[in-house]
Amino acid sequence: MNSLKEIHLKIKFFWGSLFYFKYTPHALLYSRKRDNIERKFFKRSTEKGFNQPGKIIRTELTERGANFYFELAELQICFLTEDFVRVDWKPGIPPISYAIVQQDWQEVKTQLEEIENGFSISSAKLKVFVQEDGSLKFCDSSGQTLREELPPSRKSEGWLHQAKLRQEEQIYGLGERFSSLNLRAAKDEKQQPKTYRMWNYDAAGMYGPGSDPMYLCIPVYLSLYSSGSYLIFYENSFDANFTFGETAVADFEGGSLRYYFTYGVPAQLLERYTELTGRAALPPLWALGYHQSKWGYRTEEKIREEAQAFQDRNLPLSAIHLDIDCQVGNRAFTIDPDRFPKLGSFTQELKELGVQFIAILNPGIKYSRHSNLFLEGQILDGFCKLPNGKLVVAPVWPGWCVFPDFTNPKVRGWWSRQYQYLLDVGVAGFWHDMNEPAAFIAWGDRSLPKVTQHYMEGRGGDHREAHNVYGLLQAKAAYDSLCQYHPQQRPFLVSRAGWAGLQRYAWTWTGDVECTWVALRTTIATVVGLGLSGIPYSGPDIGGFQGNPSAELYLRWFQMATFFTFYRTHSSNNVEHRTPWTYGEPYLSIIRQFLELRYRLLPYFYTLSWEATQKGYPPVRPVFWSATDEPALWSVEDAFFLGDALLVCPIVEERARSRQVILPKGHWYNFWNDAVLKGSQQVTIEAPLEQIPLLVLAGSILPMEEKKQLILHIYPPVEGNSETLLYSDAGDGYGESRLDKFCMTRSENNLEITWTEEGKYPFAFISVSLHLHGIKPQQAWVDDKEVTCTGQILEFEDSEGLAIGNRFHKVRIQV
Ligand code: NBV
Repeated sequence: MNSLKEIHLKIKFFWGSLFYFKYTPHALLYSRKRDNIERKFFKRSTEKGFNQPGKIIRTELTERGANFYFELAELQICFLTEDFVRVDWKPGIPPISYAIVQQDWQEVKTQLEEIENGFSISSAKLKVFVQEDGSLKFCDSSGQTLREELPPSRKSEGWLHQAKLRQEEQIYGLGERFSSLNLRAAKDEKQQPKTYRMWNYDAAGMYGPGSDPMYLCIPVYLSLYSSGSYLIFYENSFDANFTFGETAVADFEGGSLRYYFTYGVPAQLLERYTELTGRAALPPLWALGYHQSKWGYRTEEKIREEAQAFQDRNLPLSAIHLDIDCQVGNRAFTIDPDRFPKLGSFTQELKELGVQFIAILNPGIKYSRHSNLFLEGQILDGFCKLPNGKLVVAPVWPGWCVFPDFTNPKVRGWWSRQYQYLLDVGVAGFWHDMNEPAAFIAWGDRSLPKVTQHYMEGRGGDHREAHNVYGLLQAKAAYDSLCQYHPQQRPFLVSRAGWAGLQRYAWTWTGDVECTWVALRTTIATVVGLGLSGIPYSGPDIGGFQGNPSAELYLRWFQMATFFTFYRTHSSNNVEHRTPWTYGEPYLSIIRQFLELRYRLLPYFYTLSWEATQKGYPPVRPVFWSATDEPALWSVEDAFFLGDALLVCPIVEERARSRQVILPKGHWYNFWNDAVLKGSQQVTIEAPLEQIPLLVLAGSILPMEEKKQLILHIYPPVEGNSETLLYSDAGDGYGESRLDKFCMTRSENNLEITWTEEGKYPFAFISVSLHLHGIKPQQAWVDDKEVTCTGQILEFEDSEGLAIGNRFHKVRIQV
């Protein structure tokens, strides 16, 4: 970088930082005020805790399980399915079912038995032993132990829950974490097992190694050990700490101890968990394309130039995001009319270029009689208050702000209505920021006072319970709004904070990550961990938020993000404007190739999105997803799967031009040169700047699209059968859809592919061709007619060059 440019960046950084200092007096004042409020209103609980629940006094059979009355506590065990059980320890405030969608479960037959040291309650697939002292043991139908829990202790208001961990046991999940993928592997400064906090937290501009908690905490984890895996979800939104040492400890500040247990391979765990907490709806197809963002566009003209620059450089673009600098005084639901004078026609102009317009908004409402939103919210009595009835006022971007209480359905309804006019002028989606909720502070917790009162659907509660569900409920209000006001379009929302169930309403991004190689690498674990926590759509700011990545770092980050669901470059207001062309050649050309690859892969991405609606599987998966019996894969955190077919191995080190890859079992094709590699081994794969190692599982078909043509990339199995699905529809709205199913059978010199179709949506591609990888076709027949093969490509023409049409029932290839 030349020195003039460096000086320019330094000045920019300096001015940007001054922008933050503007809020210093507010932050100082608020921190003091918050501490005083907490001191004044905090009431120590008079409830007495206990170390153990005592002995069982009585049991009672219920419709789906049994109740156990201990001397000091009550335990309800309820089977939702034969392999999915809800455990409820009381006392404690029962949760409001914000996370839950499924309430009606099919009948399950259970049996209660008295055993030597207590009772057992079982279904055909799962037995829970309830011991005299309150310890629980979960076993499968063959009697194998799945999980063992110690008797829970009740602190004055919350619960402390522990389960034994096997030596080799690995733990994944807990929502968004910037840690090792296996959460148990991370240590704190004292080399003790790291503690993970459940408290949605604003990293305030930058985070890096060691940051915890993050913006989006979810008390769900997967455990993996040599003979199985299970999932635990605590339906408790209170502040909590989780530690995974000798035992798995969950320590809640309040609430009852309600949790869900299921076992099976990861796919089954995600299926069950998302049956309970809901699945992401199908996004509009454009959302799976590339998004460009910047804190600092400021004007319509700048955004127009940006969209045009993509066109001029022949780079595909699906959306542009507007940050708070485009608002009036950083206020929610505003876009400055002076700088965006013709918003309606401007959004239309962008749409004609295939670019959607996404607007940011924060939940804090300017505390001012000149703010209509403030007046309306006041009339509704819809803002969060202190126990003495006074408004909670805290500083955020608009200055002093009040906060809508989203735990009140009336407030959600009112909030929902605010999106309407922006939707009417063509805003295609919204981006929720600062919704942990975050406030500016000089010290202490970066949120509202814990004594803040919330409506909690009428039963009342305080911020200790409402904090973690705040972003979730804001997203619910927005989702309902988009469904109501734009019923023909699928909602697109991105939310920084959330809780269990956020997947039903919004995508997320991983916030203000630093621009370092470590951050690039750790982001893989963050995105995979989010997927295992039920959130299928996430991604980082490509290149990092705070700082200026080197050309190589940006490129490697871009290559990795090509295979994440949310694909967006975004950066802070005090750093260099970052786009695919910022670093010139050869970076621009390489980025263009990856962008093009992403768009060609859209049929594959879209099918994975459809699968997520059906099963809850995250498109981005850990490497052990389908091979939990291979311990070598358990802690691989520098690679991931996109669906079942693509193993993505990003380059996570500066100047690396090759890397080690641990291959799961099976056979693998090198995406770039079709070399076939045997699985269950570690290999070194070349990674020049133009590539990152990408491997395709033998037996897969990658459906790709080029100029409305469908190209089926065939990676034949070494032997046997495989099946591939391709989902398609109009790409938005709620019309017809179709599912094309391809079955591939390989026997020595023959490869047969059959195609069956379901659904009413007409086949939309103008032609189909097969690209064969790793085999040389000698002769081929399409529906028993011989066709010409040109090299590895099979187009559907007969020997006279006449097109056979764009579909087939059966293709037979002799190799
Ligand atoms: O709205 C400004 C930024 C935004 O660009 C970023 O993506 C968010 O994570 N926002 C945080 C608030 C300020 C951060 C210093």
